[in-house]
Amino acid sequence: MNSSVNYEHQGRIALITLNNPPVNALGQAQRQGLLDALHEAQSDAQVDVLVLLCSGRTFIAGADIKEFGKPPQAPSLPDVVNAFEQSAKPCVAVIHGMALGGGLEMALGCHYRIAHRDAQVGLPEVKLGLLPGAGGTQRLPRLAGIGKALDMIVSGAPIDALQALESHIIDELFEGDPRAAGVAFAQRMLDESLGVRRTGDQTAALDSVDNSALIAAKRAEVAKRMPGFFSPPRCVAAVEAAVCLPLAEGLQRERALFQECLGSEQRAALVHAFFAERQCARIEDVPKETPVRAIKRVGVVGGGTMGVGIALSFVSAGIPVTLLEINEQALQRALQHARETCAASVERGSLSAELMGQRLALLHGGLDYNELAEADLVIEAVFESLEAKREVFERLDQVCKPGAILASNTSSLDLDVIAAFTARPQDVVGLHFFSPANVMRLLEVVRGRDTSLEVLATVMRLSKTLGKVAVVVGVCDGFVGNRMIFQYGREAEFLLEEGATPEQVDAALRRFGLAMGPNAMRDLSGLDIGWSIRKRQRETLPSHYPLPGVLDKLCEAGMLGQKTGRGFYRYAPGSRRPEPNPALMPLLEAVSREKGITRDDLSDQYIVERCIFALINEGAKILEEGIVRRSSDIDVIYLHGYGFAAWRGGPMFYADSLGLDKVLARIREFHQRFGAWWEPAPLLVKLAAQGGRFADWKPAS
Ligand code: T1G
Repeated sequence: MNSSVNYEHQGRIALITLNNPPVNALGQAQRQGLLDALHEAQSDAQVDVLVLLCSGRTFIAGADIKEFGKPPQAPSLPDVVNAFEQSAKPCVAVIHGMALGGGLEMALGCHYRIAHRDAQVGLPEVKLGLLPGAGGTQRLPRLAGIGKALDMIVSGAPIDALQALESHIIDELFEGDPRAAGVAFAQRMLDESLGVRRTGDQTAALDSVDNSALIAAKRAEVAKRMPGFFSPPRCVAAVEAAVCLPLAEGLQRERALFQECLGSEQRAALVHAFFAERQCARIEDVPKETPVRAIKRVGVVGGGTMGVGIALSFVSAGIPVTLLEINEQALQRALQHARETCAASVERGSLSAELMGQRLALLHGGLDYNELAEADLVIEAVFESLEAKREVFERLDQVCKPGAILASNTSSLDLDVIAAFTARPQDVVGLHFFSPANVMRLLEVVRGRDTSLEVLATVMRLSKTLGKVAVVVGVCDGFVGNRMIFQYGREAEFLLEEGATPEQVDAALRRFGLAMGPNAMRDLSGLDIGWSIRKRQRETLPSHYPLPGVLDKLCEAGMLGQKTGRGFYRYAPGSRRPEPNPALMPLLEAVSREKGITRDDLSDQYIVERCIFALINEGAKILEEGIVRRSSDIDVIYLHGYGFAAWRGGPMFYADSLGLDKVLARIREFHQRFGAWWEPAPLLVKLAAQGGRFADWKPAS
């Protein structure tokens, strides 16, 4: 049929095989090829049944995402799916690997479906700001019922083959070769005269009395849990059409809702986020064939919160860890923390007791550096001071075998200074995990001046094994995420002194799309964390912090956040639910008076601009300094490490979508009003003048 769709006979069976590596995505050529093969089979007198299967590692992973936003090209995927469903000859889809999005919709358009025991099926379109647009919202409920369909389509999460069998999405499981399984099932279709069985004609699963209750409940859940997210409510509306309308009209309703989502800014942002996450894995000057080192044994130095979280990340990936502490008491405390963390996951049902046992069996405690002699990688996670790091790295340099990678989890210190504590700077790299390290996916890989390509390639490959999203960053104070969040946090604090309340600032930024507001976040992490840094910076940057602000006043009053029951908010004993802190307003008013500020009513829009534009301005400086190689790398850091809504695409994508000229104009106003730290980034000025975008800017190589 064409280079990616093969059509062949086996007796009275036609085999239609799609071959479009790496994931058999359906672009125009694939859709045309499938349609041509279907038409061939209809007119082929030798053929009575059809088998649709894929070569390579997976069945169809969906429509070709690269086509979104471009002019549609016939045949559309809905037309191809409908044609398969209308086929006069019965067709079976053979699923292995994953059938996702348009891939599952193709299978639903077939009359039978069999799946490999290890396969998964899903409709993840919502994660791209879309909804299933090739009949999935109409056909899935006809097999699995409204409840299962709503859960799958609104969450976007795949289910395994057994669940799919139990939900009547597939008819049979197989093991071994998909082609052989497909031919065998097709032969049975011939032997047992299993004819056309159109999914669109099946309504039994829809005849459930509580459909309207299920729809109403899902609608309420979406409104509560996904405020501001454009496609989920439309997913619910599309599935609702399956209950209320005949198939043809339901498909039209789905198409209209799909088009609304396709045209939304959120779809553009989410597709950007999808590709940005894959793009950041590429380091331009590290060739794909760069050799990587085997990481079979890991050492972690320091059993505090970060050290234990890092150790759990590795044992969760099946890699044994030796966790080193300075004495038996500290070591037992660390191991106990590890056990409690796993036990909490078991309690929540996110980890089985058996898996917990397997993971903890890979975690060994140690007190002697010599126990790290055979480690392939050692990660230091001790107190954030150069002296403490020096002591560790000098010892590691003495005991670790040649070729061992020595990594620091430092969140802000100069990695080149740390590397110079050793005679092997080429083997030193920063692995900046985010707390809780066993949960947060983001990993900033700090590339030192001497870090070798092999070490970089190794830790990037390792990050995939750990399920982390790794972004390579250069050396500067705070690297990328923390350097930018410092500017954001400063503005959030000043807004409180200028008249806003913590509730207002947090609510405005949550509505914008942050998972948590800055004040609640500070209460969670502890207000004293930045206190020592602020004191240090007040000495070196008097223009930034001329007088102690509300943060310092709270620290001086012992109100450090959740850990003391009071901070920006008050917390009832044992509760994490923020309530107004009556001691706060008098303190805020006192600070405003001391600074000669007349408190004012501030709009939400103004609050968002002050905080988010501060991020963008610092991100532009970071980009121009070459600390990252692409603006999308900054977006990935904020999406996976700082709770920035993926449907916003990230701070730099958001700036591009607003227009850099508009962003610059507001930053210039802030600069006039607030002075030095609002100095517009030179790159922003340059791009705004050219009508450019951060996304198109490439640093000088
Ligand atoms: N379209 C185009 N390219 C895709 C793609 C897709 N659907 N899926 C993956 N790729 C590329 C990806 O960019 C990367 O490219 C390479 O394949 C390997 O991917 C009408 C509208 C399938 C679980 O959302 O979830 O159907 O970096 O690194 O980790 O209703 O890819 O090598 O150049 O992610 O093994 C719905 C998206 C589409 C699935 C495999 N489908 N893909 O993960 O490999 S919308 C999806 C994934 C749709 C219809 C609607 C994952 C994967 P490069 P990878 P992986």
